[in-house]
Parts: sequence; C-alpha cells; structure tokens
Amino acid sequence: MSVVLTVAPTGPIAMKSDNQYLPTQPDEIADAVYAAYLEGASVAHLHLRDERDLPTADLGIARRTMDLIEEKCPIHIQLSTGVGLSVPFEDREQLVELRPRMATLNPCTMSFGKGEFRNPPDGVRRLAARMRELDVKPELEVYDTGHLDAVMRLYDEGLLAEPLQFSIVLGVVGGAAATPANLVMMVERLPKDCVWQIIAIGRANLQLTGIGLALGGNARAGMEDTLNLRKGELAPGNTPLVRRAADLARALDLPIASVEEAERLLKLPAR
Ligand code: KMH
Ligand code: ZN
Repeated sequence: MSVVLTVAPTGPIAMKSDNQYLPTQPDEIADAVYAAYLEGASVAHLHLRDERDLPTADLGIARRTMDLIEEKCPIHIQLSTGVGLSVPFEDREQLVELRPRMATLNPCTMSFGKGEFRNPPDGVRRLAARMRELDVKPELEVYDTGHLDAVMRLYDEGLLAEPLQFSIVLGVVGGAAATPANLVMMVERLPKDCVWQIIAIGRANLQLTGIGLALGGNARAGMEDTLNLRKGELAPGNTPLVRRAADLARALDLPIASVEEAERLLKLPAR
C-alpha cells in the first residue's frame, strides 16, 4: 500500500526568528509546497500569515496562496482551520468557503503550550456540517484519547462521512506526549477502516513518523512540526524534512503515493 505524504510547511506558532527558512508569505509557501511536491508530497497542509507574519484567516491571502500553488502543481490543498491561537473560531471557520479539497477539524478546546486553542462544541458541529455540505474532507486532529470520543460523537450525529481521516497529534503541551506507547494506544482506539497519520511535534518527530509508517499510517513532514533536522541543527527549509520522510517510507519498502493515488486512497469527495 502506498503512503500519502503531506507537507506542513508553516504552523501557527514559529516565526522566522526561530528559523529564518520558515516560509510565511504566499509566494514563499507556494515555493516550499512545490519543492515538496517534487519530493513526493501529495497533500499540502497550509497555515497563512499576514504581512507582519502573524497567523491569519484572511480569505484573500488564503485564495492567493492556493492560486499560486495551483499554478505550479496539482497537489491536494488542505487548509488549516486551526489557523493560530489568537484568531477567533468564527473567522477560522470561514476558510472552508474557499472549498479547499480538505481542511482540518479540531474537535475540542484545549490548552496549547502557553495559550488556549478554542474549539467550542457548537462551532465544531457547525463547521463539520458546513464541510460536509461543501464536500471539503475533514482532517480530524486528535491530541488525546477524549478527542477520539468527541469525533465519534460527531460521526454518530451524521456530521462526518467515511472514511474518517485522522491526524494523531502527539507532543503538544496540553495534549498527549510524543511517545511510542501513546501512539500505539491511540492507533488501537481508531475506528475500523479509517485513514490516519501521526503528527509528531518536536524532538520525536522522525522516530514517531517511522513508527507510524511501520504501523500502517501515512506520514507528514515539515516545519510546522519541527524546525530542526536533529538536535542542535536547524532545518535549512522544508525540503530536507520532506525528503527525509520520503526516504524513511522507501527504506520501509513503502511506495509514495502520487497525487492521483492519494485522491483514491483518501477517497476524497469527487469535484
Ligand atoms: N500544529 C498543530 C499541532 C490545525 O492545523 O488545524 C495544531 C494545528 C491545528 O495547527
Ligand atoms: Zn496545522
């Protein structure tokens, strides 16, 4: 079975002062995504930044970034509705109106490092329903076991279509720690016939990505999840991180899915 490789070039927290190679502006993000596509990425998970490099849900910036990417390559675009901790949920949810192929759905409010990640139950339901109406596939981001239960409640309410597509996010301060035991425990609790990947934040990124692949998951790489290639060595951009994840999959004898294969494997709604 081929592996769907996602690139996450920029997250909600890090700034260029943390790693000068972090892409923040639409053209920089588009260039990073195109380079990742050439390395085998078939999905691009996107956070946008404004002209001061702060997280934004501005629809014009999102549209411009999507257009720049679409001019370069046919990679599937997944917009983050997580956006950033200081952006109101009501602004974040508007991003799905651009009808990206996929968007994230974070099921629960939680502590997130020193901040708070606000995902109120009514808003999450409203966003899930709207995504279903627009045929935007939700990437379900679960940071702890209770989040899996919250997702299954949405499923029972008819708000999510199968196959459910999960990101098991480990290593956020406020969620479950990035350990092999937590990954195995979360994988064992996933519903049957779902699609999943590990998002390992920080130091355990490489090792947990490898374990996730060995357990049958997909993989994600990029500067949203780690700014370092290894301890004490900043990544000189997203490309080496994506190339390393692709190499890891190939070393495990797992072929990398093309954009067309990814569409089939993820069973994305037809457009
Ligand atoms: N960076 C992730 C841990 C999302 O994209 O929807 C949190 C996040 C969520 O960025
Ligand atoms: Zn994200």
